[in-house]
Amino acid sequence: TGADIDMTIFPAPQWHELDGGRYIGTADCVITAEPEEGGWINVGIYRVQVHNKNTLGLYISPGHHARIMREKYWEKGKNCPVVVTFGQDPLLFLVAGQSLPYGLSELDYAGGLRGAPIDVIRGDVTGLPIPATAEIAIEGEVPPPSEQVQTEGPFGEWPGYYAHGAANEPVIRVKKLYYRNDPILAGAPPMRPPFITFGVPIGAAAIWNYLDKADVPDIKGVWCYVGGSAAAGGAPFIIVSVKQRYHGHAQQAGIAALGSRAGNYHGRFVIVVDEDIDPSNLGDVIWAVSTRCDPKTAISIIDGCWSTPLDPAMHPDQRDAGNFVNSRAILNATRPYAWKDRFPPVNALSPDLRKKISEKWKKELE
Ligand SMILES: Cc1cc2nc3c(=O)[nH]c(=O)nc-3n(C[C@H](O)[C@H](O)[C@H](O)COP(=O)(O)O)c2cc1C
Ligand SMILES: [Mn+2]
Repeated sequence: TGADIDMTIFPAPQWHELDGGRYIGTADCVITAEPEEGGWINVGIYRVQVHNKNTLGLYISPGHHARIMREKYWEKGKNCPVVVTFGQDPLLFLVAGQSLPYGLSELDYAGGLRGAPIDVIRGDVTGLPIPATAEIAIEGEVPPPSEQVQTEGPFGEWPGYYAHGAANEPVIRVKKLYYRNDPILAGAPPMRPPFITFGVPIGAAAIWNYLDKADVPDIKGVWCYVGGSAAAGGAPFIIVSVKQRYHGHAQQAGIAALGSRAGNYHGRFVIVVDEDIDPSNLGDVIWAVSTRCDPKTAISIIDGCWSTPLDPAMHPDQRDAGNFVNSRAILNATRPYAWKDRFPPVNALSPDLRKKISEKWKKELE
């Protein structure tokens, strides 16, 4: 505590060539309490830069839960209490990166997955829970920007660019530092796509969940490229496969995917395909777009959507003005429902014939 706190003793890396500093927090858990709704606890991964011994930078994209929470504290004239762990149980890391609903604690969700509660200790400065598996943890507070900001970034981000640049961002004033003897500092720096952080499609799964909740029937698959399959943050290229049952069904699926939290943040394209297209097979998807999507009639543009300073295609003047919105395209690459029965047949072997042939010529084909 006090003058003994020194965040610079840890070997926080400069992860990318053009990063504006050293980032201790890339595989971290940022823990905050909702100030109005019974104090439920949010856990999110948000990047943390080391500014000096007891000051850290904290970048949270608009709409992410801890950003909504800290603004509520500031509206009440309070600093936002925060705990950050650097290196902890991998399950917590996986869950903290997921797009769960506002009001659902990631700690509870992680406990549900594990089948046992997550062990925590209570921080005596903030009263917040600190996961007991943490290698390094801090308690601190985030004052409102009117009181203190510091230049944060640039930082190489998941879309593959340093789009945010160097900009004033809120800071964490560190009040208490905890660490193990010889702690392990975990890192998960974002890298240029197609690199993915988790290797499991949690973003796509979250969108599929939302489609079910929105009562869109007969979804056959969801996949995301550039971000969404790995980190839940950002889904600029979403594929939804649907077995069409009625007029407008495919468009409904596209709109609902776009309207979901996991599918809306930093989106750009939603591509809806028929059930014969495997959304995780990019070759199939491109074939469907090339042969079933008429640009003039089957692309819908929607403007003014939820984006972020991390969006590389946002004009710099717009970013500087703090107008973090972008546009979207829904590409309906399904056979038009009204004349789907007159749509030409596909010239590939039907599964039935393929089976018959491989059985008949089994010996020769082996
Ligand atoms: C490795 C990794 C790093 C991330 N870094 C940030 C970040 O610096 N800022 C941010 O706003 N979101 C970041 N995210 C995305 C959020 O963690 C993700 O959207 C999460 O759902 C946010 O928590 P929330 O849903 O409680 O808002 C990162 C995700 C991963 C997997
Ligand atoms: Mn959350």
